[in-house]
Amino acid sequence: MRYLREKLSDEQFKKLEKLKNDELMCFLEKYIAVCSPSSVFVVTDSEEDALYVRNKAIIEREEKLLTMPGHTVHFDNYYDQARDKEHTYVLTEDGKKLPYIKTMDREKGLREIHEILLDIMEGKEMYILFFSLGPKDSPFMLPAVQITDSPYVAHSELMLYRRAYDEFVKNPDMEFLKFVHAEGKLDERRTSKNLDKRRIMIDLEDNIAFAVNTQYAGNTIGLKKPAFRLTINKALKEGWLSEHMFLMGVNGPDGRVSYFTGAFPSMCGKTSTCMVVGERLVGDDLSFIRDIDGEARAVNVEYGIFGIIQGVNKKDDPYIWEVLHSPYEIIFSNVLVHEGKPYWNDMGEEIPCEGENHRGKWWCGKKDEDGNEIPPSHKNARFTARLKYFPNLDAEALDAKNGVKLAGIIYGGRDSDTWPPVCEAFNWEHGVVMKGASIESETTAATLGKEGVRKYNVMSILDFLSVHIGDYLDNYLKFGKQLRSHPKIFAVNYFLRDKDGNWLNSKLDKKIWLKWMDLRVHGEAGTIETPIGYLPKYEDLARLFKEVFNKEYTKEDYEKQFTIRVPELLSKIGRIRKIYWDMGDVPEEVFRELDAEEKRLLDARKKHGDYISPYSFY
Ligand code: SPV
Ligand code: MN
Repeated sequence: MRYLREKLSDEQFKKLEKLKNDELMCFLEKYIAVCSPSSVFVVTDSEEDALYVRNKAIIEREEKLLTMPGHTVHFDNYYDQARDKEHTYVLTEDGKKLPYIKTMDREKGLREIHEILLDIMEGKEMYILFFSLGPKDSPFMLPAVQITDSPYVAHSELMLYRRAYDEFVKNPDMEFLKFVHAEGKLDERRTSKNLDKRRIMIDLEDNIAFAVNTQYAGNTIGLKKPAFRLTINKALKEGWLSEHMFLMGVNGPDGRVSYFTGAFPSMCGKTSTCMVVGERLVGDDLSFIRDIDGEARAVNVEYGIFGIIQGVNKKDDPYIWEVLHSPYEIIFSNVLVHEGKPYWNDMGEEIPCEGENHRGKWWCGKKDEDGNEIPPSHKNARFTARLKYFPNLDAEALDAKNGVKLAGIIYGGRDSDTWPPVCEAFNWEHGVVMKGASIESETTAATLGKEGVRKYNVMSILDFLSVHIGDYLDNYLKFGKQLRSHPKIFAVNYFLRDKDGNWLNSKLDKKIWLKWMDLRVHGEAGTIETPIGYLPKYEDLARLFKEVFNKEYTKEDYEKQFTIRVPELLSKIGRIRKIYWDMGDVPEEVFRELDAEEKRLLDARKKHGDYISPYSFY
């Protein structure tokens, strides 16, 4: 405490003095000594402190004011526009390898990161912030402390998470997660410039994550993806689930609500599903799921949205559109700014041919040094906003201390030719293995490399799996076994096409699949039993299309959409089996489910051929 009293102003020290947590004081003392900031600001839960941070982001030019009150814009370096997977390491003993993600020997990693951190905050202010992942004072709460030298990062977190300085005052002994971020030297545009020394390191042993020489929120907002890697590990040890999932409520008949979580790889409909018009938003990215008295109950880990802005338009995204056009506190990042107004790609409005964007001064046709034309906004441009601004928010569910009872879990991917639009798994094991653990998603023009290549992405969590996939699946399977009542598991596919490449569904159809799931949960819709699970009956879907959209749904559409495509399904089983076979150390249920589904498909093919009409199962 003597060291901290010396380093902090009286006013700031007084805020720390109230927190009688030894571990916390050691942590702060250590990183103040290592990073050598010129001043330290302790952010309590007060509005005054939040305002101080927001003003600092403007004064330091990490954000600029836009015309609409409350709106600001932040730019990241042109080469710092997304999560840096190449330089993100999970630290393991002796550098033990994990499937699909990078690891580094713990001692080596800690040495490297501390060398980079040494004196990195010289001449800068350090912000110390306190939050809770999940609702405060609840079985889900995970307290966290963030250190950062970026007022933009601090400001973002104050919008995205539940402030919890008060919890630290009340509970001096509580455990917490720790995050250290340093943006490093900035260039004249106030973006991180030492990108060659950009590192994100995750230390599971001490529950601490580091991010240096980067500003992009997916790297730097400790409570988001760095924390996710820590909580996946914690959940595995403690027997619960920390998932890359939205959380939403679907309105059923007579005012009932069924809650669903959903996992989709990026650009596959995750946000658009939880934002379906007329339903209830709880969260768009991260959920904790716990067994409470034999029920699977879920919360949104976060309190705000860091959402993709490209393609957001008035017609398809009315809720987001409304929020982005209201005088709320919102940070736009990496959009185009012209005369104080933000613009983004595919917004459905005319975009000016000049302005400032993630590359600096911009004009139509401008190219970067590699000769690539720079679009008005970056494809990963985003907005940061509090959930409470959204008119479709289910505020009670967001704050429910015991979470909401999960009626179902939805898995989806971008798949042009294999899965039907919606399918219900036979049971928990079948769903975990054949739906969640079998997610594949086709690459799009938006990613580098060839289009249409299928990428395996277990539970859409692959980028973050800080534990072995086998152990992760084992925990998932066990979690379900211990429950008194299971959430149902569903798979959806919004991207199915016919042989000529035409889409088989409209963007709006996802609402029907959600309504069908609600009926299924309550035993109010029938099914047909197929080799891959339960499919909807034509009669139920036709009724829903009529009720919800006043639309005729034809038998021909149903037949095309729900045909069982045996050759494609068998190939998929072959690919997934090989992935798990090569990986090793996966639960035997994985192979049991794959083998059983393969057998069901082969038997069905003998009877009905390669492409089986859903009517064959009536
Ligand atoms: C994702 O990519 O899954 C996101 C955005 O939610 S980021 O914060 O970059 O992870
Ligand atoms: Mn995400």
